[in-house]
Amino acid sequence: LGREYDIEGIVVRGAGRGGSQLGFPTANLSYESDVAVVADGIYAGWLTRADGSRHAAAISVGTNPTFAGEKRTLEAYVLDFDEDLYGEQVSISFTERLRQMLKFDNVDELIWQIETDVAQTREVLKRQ
Ligand code: FMN
Repeated sequence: LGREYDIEGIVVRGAGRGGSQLGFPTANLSYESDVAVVADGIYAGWLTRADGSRHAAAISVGTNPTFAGEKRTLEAYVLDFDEDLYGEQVSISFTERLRQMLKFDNVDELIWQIETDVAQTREVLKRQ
């Protein structure tokens, strides 16, 4: 990433498995075509709410191949946060790419990897 990149969108309902099955609820963004410029993968970045507050986020862009997804989604797991964001206009900024989107053999492996992503996100954003 040459510079920090921002995408705006409305938070919509996803498949609903992030919170219940994985323990990592995500804000799924309905976005315009500008997400096409962001390569699939996992990123450390920030979610900015309509009220201007900024929150650290681990961001996922891609088709979620572990679940045989077909639709490309942009989702953000907001760290240390448990408020409802549905329907809110938010902005996501991408600070650093952490890894590529992977297909895991089982959900436990994905959960373990997301825990690592979240720890890495904290480290990356602390340096900001
Ligand atoms: N899905 C994958 O299939 N492979 C991944 O490598 C992967 N990495 C993720 C990393 C982070 C930090 C987050 C927040 C999500 C990741 N996901 C990955 C996406 C999850 O599969 C997705 O959030 C989950 O299926 C919930 O989807 P939902 O919000 O539509 O319910």
